[in-house]
Amino acid sequence: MAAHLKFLHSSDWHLDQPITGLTEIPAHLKKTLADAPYRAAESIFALALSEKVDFLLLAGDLVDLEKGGPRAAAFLLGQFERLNEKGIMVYWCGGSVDQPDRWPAAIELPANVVVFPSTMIEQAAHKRNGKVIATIIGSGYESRKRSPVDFRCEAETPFSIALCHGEFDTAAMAAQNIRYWALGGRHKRGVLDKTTTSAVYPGTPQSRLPGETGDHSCTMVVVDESGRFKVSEIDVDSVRWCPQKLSIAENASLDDLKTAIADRCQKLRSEFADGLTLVKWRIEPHGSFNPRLRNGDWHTELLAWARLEFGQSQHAVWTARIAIDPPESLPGEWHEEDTILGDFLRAVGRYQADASLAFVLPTYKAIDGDEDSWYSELSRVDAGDRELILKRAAMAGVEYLARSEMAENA
Ligand SMILES: [Mn+2]
Repeated sequence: MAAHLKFLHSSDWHLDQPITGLTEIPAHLKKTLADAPYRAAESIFALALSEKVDFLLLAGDLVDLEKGGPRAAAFLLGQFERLNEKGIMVYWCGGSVDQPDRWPAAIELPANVVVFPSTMIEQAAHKRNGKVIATIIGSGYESRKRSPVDFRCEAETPFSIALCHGEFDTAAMAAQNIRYWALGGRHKRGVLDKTTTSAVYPGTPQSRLPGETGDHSCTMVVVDESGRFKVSEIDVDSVRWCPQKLSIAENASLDDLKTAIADRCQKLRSEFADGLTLVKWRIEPHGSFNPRLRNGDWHTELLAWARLEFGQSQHAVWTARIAIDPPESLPGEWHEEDTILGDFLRAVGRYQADASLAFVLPTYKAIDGDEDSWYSELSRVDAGDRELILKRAAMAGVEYLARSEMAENA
């Protein structure tokens, strides 16, 4: 499709926030993890130049300048200037951490950067050769939820874009004569497609938490002469959290475990060859309980081996954690025993057999606030989580109360 108009859209860079969620950070990955948000942002500026886009839309939360300091301000200025030299405009609306009035008054932004205020909604006409080819109606984040109706524009406006940060009533977006809603404020990518409008949260271009899994991207929009447009995502992340599950027999050997991890690491490396993959392994055993699989020495050896074997380069698969799920079931005779372990397992069994038995958490005075809501919230678990929690509770009991059996069987 011949491009009449082409732009990039991104948000939630949070340059001041490095990647977290690792209990130990190896020296050779420190810089990679700390610089990842900057590298993703730099890739977006590089894309804007190589793709020769008309403009870049930034929908807020680029950086908390107080935390990002001079490095963040100098980085943004330098990158904006690169686009300025090529005549590429930047339209920026503030999010909750990068409100326009937080930008230091003494540092002037280059002429290609248009910043939208948070207090009102403003309109910018984007021109090429003196002719308006797009209209950007923008506003920074405001704690009072804005209505999509506030961004309404005339039907004959050239390709109309709303640029804003926060949560909106998406159902009302379709009727506002806006062709593209460039949104920010969500870290997970999300697209709302209606026939005549698209509302896009590009998500953060670089995940920073174990829960932000998979690839992260920025959004490219290409509009043709007739006004039809195509939205695509372009990966720009250099570090990725990819949690992995492995199904293993309870009677697996240490070598079986290594083989399963090695196969998966090779697959992960080929899927993200020029980046760093961070993995929390969850091993799901099947078959009759075998305590050998939960041997502490095995665990230590496996973790050290996985890190040494696959985690040593910048484009590595780094194992953050290996966790082994509780067994499908414990030996039946343990439930019959006239021991503390037997009593404990029978108590867990009653909760497994009767879903109406609620988890009653004791009053824990260390927590301030409305205790009732805390406890009722914490006590409410869905059926799948409930079963896993009870299996873990049973396993915790076994670890404390069945040391001799564990040792004998090992
Ligand atoms: Mn954010």
